[in-house]
Amino acid sequence: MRAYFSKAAVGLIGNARRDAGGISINRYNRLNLLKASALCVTVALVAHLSFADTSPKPNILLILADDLAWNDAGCYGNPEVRTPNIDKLSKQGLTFTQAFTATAMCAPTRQQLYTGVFPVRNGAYPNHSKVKKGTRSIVHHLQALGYRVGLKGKKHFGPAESFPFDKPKSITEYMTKDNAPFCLIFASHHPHPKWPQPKGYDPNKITVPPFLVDNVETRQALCRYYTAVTAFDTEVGDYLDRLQKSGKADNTIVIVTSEQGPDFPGGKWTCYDYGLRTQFIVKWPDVISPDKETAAMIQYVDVAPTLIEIAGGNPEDIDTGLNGGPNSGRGFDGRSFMSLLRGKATQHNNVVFGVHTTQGIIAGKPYPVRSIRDRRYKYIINLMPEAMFQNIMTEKNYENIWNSWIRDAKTDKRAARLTKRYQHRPPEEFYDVDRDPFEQNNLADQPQYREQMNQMKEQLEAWMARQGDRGVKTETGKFGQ
Ligand SMILES: [Ca+2]
Repeated sequence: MRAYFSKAAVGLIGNARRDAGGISINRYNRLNLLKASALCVTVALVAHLSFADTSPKPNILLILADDLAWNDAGCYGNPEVRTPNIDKLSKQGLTFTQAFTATAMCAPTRQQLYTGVFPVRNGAYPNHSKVKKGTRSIVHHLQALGYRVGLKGKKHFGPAESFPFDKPKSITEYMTKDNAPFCLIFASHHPHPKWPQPKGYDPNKITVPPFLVDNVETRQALCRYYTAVTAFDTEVGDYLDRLQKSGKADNTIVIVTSEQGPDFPGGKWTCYDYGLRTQFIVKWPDVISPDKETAAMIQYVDVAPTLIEIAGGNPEDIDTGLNGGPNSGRGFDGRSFMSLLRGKATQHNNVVFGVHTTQGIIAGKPYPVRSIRDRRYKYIINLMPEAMFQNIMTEKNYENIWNSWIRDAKTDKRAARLTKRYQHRPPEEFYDVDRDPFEQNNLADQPQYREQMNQMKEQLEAWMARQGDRGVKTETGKFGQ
């Protein structure tokens, strides 16, 4: 195993970085307070003289990849994939090493991000599904706080009335057309397949991650995937360049996040970290000092309440349009992590959750998976383990990978193990994600972990009950109604 995998996995990225909750940020903020005091006098004078825009509300630029692994960027520990713009942003802001989506598929991931509500409760848990009628999103909530809210790129949500984004033709015009603050989301199509022909990556020189079968087809696919990752990084650079030229950069929060993991077995379509864990970098001039890192655990459902607080609203006042929220209300499932951004906290969630179904992907039997993870351990429950796991990777030999693994499994023990464990899983899986970040060594049969597993199982089942998730019954019933 190459050093970078273990280095990235335990969150030791950027060794020189100071912890976000440390003294340095406080000192930085004190300096900024002094600077801000002086600035207030200046701004007041300018406003009096020229009626300049003194709106304190920051703009928000959120850039979303599509099917990008949490660790596939230079700043997240992969030295082979070229991501200079993401790496540069990481040097300018706060890099989260423990950020997660609850579902490793496009539509459920986006809709939990935009609604702040977990997939089963909002109705969009299978892929290609829509939220329940009447669901309200950040578009409604931020508009009510005076924001223009636009989206460029991939949608993958519905119904339309739940996500009434502006559809900007010109990015620069959208950023500058009036003084109302903007929240602009750019949802890229990269690095979702089909992957392009490799450019600048050599199949003979790249390192194959330890949880993939190392063969010619995997190496070629990795090079195509990396080429698409670099294409996404170029888009990030382009958007940051446009923001700079708009003159709004100093009052704009930039968030770059990777959505969910790629199609390689064990990534997308699973509850393993390679699918659920996500890159999350925030740059906020004058609030977040450069080159910070946090290991606090955040989830995608925490993002919407955070944006509400950034925009000057109170997340607890929000009506998501959905019953079954915390305390039987209609609020968000997530909580604002503003205190992390301001350097006033170092912790957020004790656990994060995962939910997966093969409904909406293939016609065969569903394959329901649920998971819970804390900083050290991951507990996974496979609700129909007797079924064989299938998805478009195994059924259609997506990106020319799966058939090559099956071919190699006939003569290669490791390939045989990797293909078997992907399609045939035990009822329970338990991993020490600190020591085993790519979840290769299932500890569920070891008695010393039984008590910890039982505790996590209880928490997971309580979460499912709060979500209205009845497990197999939910999987085999109608959804999104
Ligand atoms: Ca996706």
